[in-house]
Amino acid sequence: MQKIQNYINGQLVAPVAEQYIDNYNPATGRLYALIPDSDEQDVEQAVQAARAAFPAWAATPAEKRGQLMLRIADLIDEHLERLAEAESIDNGKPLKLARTVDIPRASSNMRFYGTAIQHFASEAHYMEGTEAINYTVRHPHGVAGCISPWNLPLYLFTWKIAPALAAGNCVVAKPSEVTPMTAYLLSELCMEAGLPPGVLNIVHGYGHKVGAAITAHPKVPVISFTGGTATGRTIAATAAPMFKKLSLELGGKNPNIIFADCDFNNALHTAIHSSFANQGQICLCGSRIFIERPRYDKFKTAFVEKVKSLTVGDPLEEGTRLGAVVSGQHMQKILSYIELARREGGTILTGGHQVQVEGRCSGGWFVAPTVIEGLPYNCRTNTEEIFGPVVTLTPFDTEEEVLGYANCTDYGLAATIWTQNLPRAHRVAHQLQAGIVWINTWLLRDLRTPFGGMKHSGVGREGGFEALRFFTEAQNVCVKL
Ligand code: TXE
Repeated sequence: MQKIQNYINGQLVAPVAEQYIDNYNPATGRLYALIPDSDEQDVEQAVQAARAAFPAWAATPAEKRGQLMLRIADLIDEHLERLAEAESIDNGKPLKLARTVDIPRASSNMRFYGTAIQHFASEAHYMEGTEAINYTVRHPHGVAGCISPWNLPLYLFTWKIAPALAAGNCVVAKPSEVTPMTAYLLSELCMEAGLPPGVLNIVHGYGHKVGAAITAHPKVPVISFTGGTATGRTIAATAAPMFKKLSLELGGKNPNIIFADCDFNNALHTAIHSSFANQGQICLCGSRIFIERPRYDKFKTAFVEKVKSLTVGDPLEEGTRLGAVVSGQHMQKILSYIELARREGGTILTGGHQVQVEGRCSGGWFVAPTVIEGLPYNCRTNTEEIFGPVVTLTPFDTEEEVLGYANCTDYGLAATIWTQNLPRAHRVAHQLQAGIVWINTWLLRDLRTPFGGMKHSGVGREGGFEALRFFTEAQNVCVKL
């Protein structure tokens, strides 16, 4: 039984209390590893290590910090297959997805910020007539707390620690206790790369213990969190009275709006991906599909036919399109929402049940890709986040009507629009309450762009220089010439 360890002060160490949490393989439903059940004692050790390392790391030239991050990116690339397999086993996602998306993006995150920091400049303001000049200095905060979810484990873990480290902070990070494995493997790569002790510390364990201890620690002035909206609310309640700087990337219930004049085959093919990639466990997935009425029946028929052909099965097999959902508890949550949809008057067009996979995965947690129609646009199924392979179809007749449907939820993360009428696309995009809008595509990502949601989908933006501004404190210095 593999027993992973915390990464504190440059070493792999057991939790102080010597307690461990069971870690399950979602595809088999079987226990396969133990992870530290750390507590505030481990967090205290990590914060002390980070504080001790901070002065030297902050004083390290940005180019040198970047070089170390590029070395870690190279090591991630070298260990692609091992990391992808670990990710697939830990999360349940298809190995092919981990190999082509999750792990390469983790490497890109480290590489992007390892170079971006060398181009990150600040402004100066010359005051005509008063012979004075102002310049802005951007200081790293010190110790940054980074807390990440289970759906894209290494991808989102590195998306947080990379800008924090590049900006000169030291980090105390907590990956999800549901999917800790690749963060643990990254610890080993950081040691191999020669990252100085204490610059990055990874403390494994429960959110309500380790996550809460990081959030509440008085020497951690900045918190970057990705996860559920409810947890984001809890973190904000702790951090706000301590005047901590907060970045919250939370849930989504994203509209996918398909106008009758769309490129039908492209919209259809992409909708399969945006509905069911990663078993629908991507907060950017388009779980509410709105189709302009003249195309509704044609889209419904073609979409359901394609969904029925998706292979749900062993994540390690090449042909698998949907693997296991991340836990038994999450599977029950998804199935409960399908029951709710039935009670709210929905018609299940395909799916709607757990999938029993034969062989080694007979004990795994699999849900059939599910398509539901006939629900009110504002019912609970259509306004609450399910975060699984479940989408609804709803027809619409006018632009105003579909904007009302799309904007009716508390969330405001992402949206997709399919139309050949680009003036309409831009007009609709600007009226959508979403931080990210894709037109005639989905999940096309430029890491320089601001990333995040509005309303209950989050606070602040990650990405590009936004993240480097978040992980630094601006100081204006005015000097009389
Ligand atoms: O979240 P949880 P999950 C959202 C996605 C879904 C959720 C899935 O839409 O709703 O995240 O991730 C730790 N104090 N996004 O279920 O439970 C917990 O241990 C401090 C949106 O894991 O909130 C884990 O490490 N920490 C996003 C992390 O928080 C606590 C992209 C997330 O756990 C804690 C991806 C506490 N009290 C997923 N309780 C986006 N918008 O980009 C738990 N944690």
